[in-house]
Amino acid sequence: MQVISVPSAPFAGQKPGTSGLRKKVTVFRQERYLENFVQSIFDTLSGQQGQTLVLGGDGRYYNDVAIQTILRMAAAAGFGRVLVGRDGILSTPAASAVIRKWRAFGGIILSASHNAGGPDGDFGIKYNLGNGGPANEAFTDAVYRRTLEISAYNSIDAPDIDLSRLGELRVGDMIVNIIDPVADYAELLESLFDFERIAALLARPDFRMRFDAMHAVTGPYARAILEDRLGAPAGTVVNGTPLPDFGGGHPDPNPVYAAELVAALADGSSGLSFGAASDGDGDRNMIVGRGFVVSPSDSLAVLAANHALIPAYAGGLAGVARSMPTSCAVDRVAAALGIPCYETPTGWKYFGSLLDAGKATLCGEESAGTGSDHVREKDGLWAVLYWLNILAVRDLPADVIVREHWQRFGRNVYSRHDYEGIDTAKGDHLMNELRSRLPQLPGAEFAGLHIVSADDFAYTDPVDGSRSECQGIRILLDEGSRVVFRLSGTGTEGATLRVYLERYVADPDRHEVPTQEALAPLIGLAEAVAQIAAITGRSEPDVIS
Ligand code: VG1
Ligand code: CO
Repeated sequence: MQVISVPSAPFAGQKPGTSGLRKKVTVFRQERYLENFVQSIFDTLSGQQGQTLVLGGDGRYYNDVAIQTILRMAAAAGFGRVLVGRDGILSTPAASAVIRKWRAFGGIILSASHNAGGPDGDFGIKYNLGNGGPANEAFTDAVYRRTLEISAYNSIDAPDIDLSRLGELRVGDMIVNIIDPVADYAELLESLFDFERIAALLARPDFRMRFDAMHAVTGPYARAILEDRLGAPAGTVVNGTPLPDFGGGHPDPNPVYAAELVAALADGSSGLSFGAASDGDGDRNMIVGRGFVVSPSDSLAVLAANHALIPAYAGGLAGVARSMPTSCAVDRVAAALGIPCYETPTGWKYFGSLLDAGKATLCGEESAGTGSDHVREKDGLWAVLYWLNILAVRDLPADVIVREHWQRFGRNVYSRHDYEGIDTAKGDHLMNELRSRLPQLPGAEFAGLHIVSADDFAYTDPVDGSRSECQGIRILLDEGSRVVFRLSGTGTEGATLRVYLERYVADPDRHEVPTQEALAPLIGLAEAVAQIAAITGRSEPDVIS
């Protein structure tokens, strides 16, 4: 096998964001663009000779082309074996499960997650370490530095291989195993939950669920697990065939992009009692009861509070962790359980060290991501099965379970407002202005709200001591209310401003007040403090979740 060195030169901007490098397909299609980034990953590794790499993606446009290129480059980099999902498919949590089960050296996941796909959509690439989790910041920073000085990439001269059939092939001297993308993952999930009980629930005539795969990667996983293994009626999984452009939609399971599912659950004549959806790469989840969307932050708290009902977690939770902007609902559960609750920056990569060290068992983010120590990624179908397991044991509808949770712990009323595609300079200006005003904010009053403290969130990892600065501006108010501002690190066009709003309501008589109404004073405060309309020219958010 002869390694060919192809001269190249750096591209600007190959800086991984919240979750890998995400760019327009048109950017990735530039000659040498993908190759440069992959070579920079390989150059940052050491010791991969003869080792196993896991490779797969969410099936979006350009997945097939990128996989063949990466296979040739992995052979040139000296990997001994690559495990690749059939047709190049692996959901993000499944890739994590495969890396862990087969003790691989690491994995490359091709996905831009919830971002739209197709020739004019987005593409993404991310490296996961041998623990199955996203590489930490130290690694992604090193990859970025490497992209700025790269002068050549290595490949071999080998034809594309057929990824449509299971089996063993070779690319150069490297073995390629084409694996069933679902099997290892399904087996893992089956070991965590009470499948018999869930099957009995799904067989009940008065219980009907719908899982919306949003034309993205979870279709085959959901069919195999919900319909084949658990016996849910055929048709339970809708939009279940992964399409390269996700049917033209936005595979983001929130009330805006999964509006059809929410509407079906709100329509009594649909006969549905439970709904769920996942995103492009299968790591997010949305849980919907009858006429009731479960807020992801509440979902994390409910999962933690009900852990004793789940076989895998009945022995107790070591701790829980949430990203900083996620509501503090789970903190109250942790306090009641007498276990630690960690607050990390946004992005799953920060949970890895806590999970590896056995400090946290459950983790979650307000952006519809929850997961546990079974893998090192958030996991959409895992969350759905966890909910089904709770419903099966408690024999109550999802909305009642959440309402009872509020009765016991109080309600952390929560919402996120996204201003998408704003001018990058304006986004930066808004954040800089806010940052410069931080010292004046504590003690200030806005329409009856009192600011207790304000800072730019920084995090020191309690396991490895690494420090991450500038992770979002938080304004803390009386009685557990908060407003948080961040710029998204996953978008590919302009900047997206995220404003996170939270208010704690203890009084059960006020739990049913509509969310946006309950948060109105905080929305006013956010506008007054950050001058969103004046700086961005936007008077309304694009997405409210
Ligand atoms: C968003 C979410 C964050 C999540 C990240 C990756 O990041 O807010 O919670 O971890 O997406 O999720 P940002 O930087 O745009 O706010 V996924 O499902 O896109 O891999
Ligand atoms: Co995702």
